[in-house]
Amino acid sequence: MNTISIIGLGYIGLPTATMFASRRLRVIGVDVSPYVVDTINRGNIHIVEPELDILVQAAVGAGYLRATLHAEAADAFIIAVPTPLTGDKKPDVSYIEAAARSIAPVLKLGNVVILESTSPVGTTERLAEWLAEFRPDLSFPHQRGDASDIRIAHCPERVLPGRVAHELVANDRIIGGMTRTCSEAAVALYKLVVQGDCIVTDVRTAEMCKLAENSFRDVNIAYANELSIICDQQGIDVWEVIRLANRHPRVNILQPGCGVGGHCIAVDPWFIVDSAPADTQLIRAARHVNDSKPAWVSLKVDRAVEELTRSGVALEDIRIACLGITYKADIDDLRESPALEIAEDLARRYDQKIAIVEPNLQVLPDHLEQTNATLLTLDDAIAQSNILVLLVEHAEFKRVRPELNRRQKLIDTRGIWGAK
Ligand code: SAJ
Repeated sequence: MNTISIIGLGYIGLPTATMFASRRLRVIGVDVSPYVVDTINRGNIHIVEPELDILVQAAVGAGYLRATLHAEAADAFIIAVPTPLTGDKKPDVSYIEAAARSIAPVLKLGNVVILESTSPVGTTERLAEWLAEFRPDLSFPHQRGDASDIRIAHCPERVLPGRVAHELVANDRIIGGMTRTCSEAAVALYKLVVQGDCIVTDVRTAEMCKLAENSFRDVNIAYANELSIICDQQGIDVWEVIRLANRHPRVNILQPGCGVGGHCIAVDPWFIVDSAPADTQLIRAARHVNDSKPAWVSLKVDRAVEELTRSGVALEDIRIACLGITYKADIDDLRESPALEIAEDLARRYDQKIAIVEPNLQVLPDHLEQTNATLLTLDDAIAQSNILVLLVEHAEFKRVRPELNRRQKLIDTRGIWGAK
């Protein structure tokens, strides 16, 4: 295996490309964005992920990693493109089809093609069919089984944003080949870099496994979020309840928050729902619980505003600070962020009153920039606001424990400052 091509140089593809390049394999990264290609070829990165900048700089500098707009011949292709949801919550696999179209002309006998993108069950087989359609001169696993010219497997990515460099190497990998030979080729590829176990299964099991992992987390976070609403109504500190309950040897309740964000956990459960609409009551309910948490937080802010005005504070003097707007702690990623959803809703409804504190961003994102919300430091926000809404448990917030005055209200959705 000399040359590996990674299709899609985003949050998964770029670290994956870098990981292979850092083992001195020749890596060709392919992306549709000229900006992304130029940035990487200059040794820079277009996303924020700890350690990635240094690794990309080294890999590009040493000549092992190169980015390009168009696919080139390679020994192995790893597809790491987005699989978003359509407006009616159905999986959109069109980027995978586009990736198949782009690599088809350069495919050659003996190539292995891996689908890493989180995909609805059956997508890898569709990938094989698309490739067979574009390259009728080659044979594929669904046509010739173990004797096929091209090997195809699904190896879902499982790395946690913020810990990608470590998890790419350390995590176990699920390898779902379309045939035994496909699995063996995929294991041989990943064994070049992965220190975790490479566990072989069939292709549809591998697809479902990834969806099951993220749905498991979504359902468990929904439980924590539902519990937090119940405890709030009953005047009980939910974080104390969870701490105590988790002392039971078989209980491990996750942490409530302002909702579930990111491009994975808030998305992938819908792939299962779409495939089994009548039999996914729990998974669907969990999605609704987590999706409705931002509106509940906004309502808490409305109540705090009412209480302040009832106690004599003039509405025009009320200032609200949103602490954290990224989708989770200590990253700059805003995708599907429930904290951002809350901040935007408040900025729309409480014009001129909203301050944002976000240690991971230099400027406000477009939608907030267009409102009258302002970006403040934590100290200024604490000094100037009568309502503090702690949305994301960033390290910068955990390090302090501000003394609030009697007239300041705290809505702590993460249990950092509010917990006893
Ligand atoms: N969250 C909570 N409470 C918790 C844990 C998380 O409210 O106790 C929230 C976070 O604040 C965030 C969201 O859930 O808004 C998702 O964050 P996360 O850290 O749980 O997961 P992701 O989306 O960053 O990454 C997940 C991971 N999947 C699992 O842990 C099962 C990762 O391993 C996957 O590779 C990734 O999805 C993916 O790409 O699919």
